[in-house]
Formats: sequence, structure tokens, C-alpha cells
Amino acid sequence: MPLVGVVMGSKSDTEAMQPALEVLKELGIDYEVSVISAHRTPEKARQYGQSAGSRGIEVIIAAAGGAAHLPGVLASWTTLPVIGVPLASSELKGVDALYSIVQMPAGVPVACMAVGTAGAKNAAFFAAEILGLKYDKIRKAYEKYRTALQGDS
Ligand code: RP5
Repeated sequence: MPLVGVVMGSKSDTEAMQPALEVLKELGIDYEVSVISAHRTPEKARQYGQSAGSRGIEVIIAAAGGAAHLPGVLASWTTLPVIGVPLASSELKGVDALYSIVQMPAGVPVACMAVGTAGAKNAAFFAAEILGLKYDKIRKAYEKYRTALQGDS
């Protein structure tokens, strides 16, 4: 059963989010992938946000470019942690998405990762940190990864 819901604003975001999916796979974390646009399919966004918790999802990773309202909209429909990934898909190369995601008004938080590949990977690692509080297997897999990093520098 998937613990992480990876949601992206467009099919065109698929390639940018591959690094997140690879990290989740490496850490043995079950996930599902959905394409939901906060402005083209707002009803789908509502249904996803409202039902994610009851379907067993524990963390949502939401990626979008441009006026990236998807993470905030999903966060408005759930109290699950939402990790936002700003994507560099627009003319402004992700600065727009970064500001949209990072500047959530007080009360409905969204965690904001870096723009692009680093952000996609870190979203998965951050999800592992959250899930690791509850799941020993995930914590151990993530700790193993962090230990291996020490040999890389
Ligand atoms: C955002 O607009 C998506 O997340 C995507 O990054 C960007 C462009 O989407 P498309 O016009 O390619 O569907 O909503």
C-alpha cells in the first residue's frame, strides 16, 4: 500500500520528478503517482486531498511549475504533510514556483524543497525522514544512505 502520494501538475513534469521516484524506490518506500492540475482539474485536487489520508497515504509530495499552487491547494484539503517541489518549467525557470510554494500564508504549511533535481530528490529524502519516525525499515534504509554519503566526500 503506497505511503507517499507523488502528485505533479502536468504530464510534462514527469521527467523532472523521476529523481524523486528513484530515491523512493531505493529506500523501499511504496508510492503512487498522480497528475492533477490545481487550475485545470480543481475538483480532482479536492478529492485527492480529502481522500489521501483515508487511503493510507502518509506524506504527499507535490510538484509544479509556474504559479505553483498545487502543493498549497492539496494542503488546504488535508492535514497530511505536503512537501512541495518547485519545477523550472516556465519562462521564469522555477523562481515563480519557488516563491509560490515557499510563501504559504500562516496556518496551512507546505515544506518547500529546492528548485529542480535537488528538490525532487530531497522531497523523497524528507518523506523518508518523516516516515522513518514510524517505520523502522524506512529509517534504517535512510540512515544507511546517509552513512554511505560520508564515504563520498
Ligand atoms: C504547471 O504548469 C505544471 O506543473 C507544469 O510544470 C507547468 C506547465 O504545464 P503544461 O502546460 O505543460 O501542462 O501547472
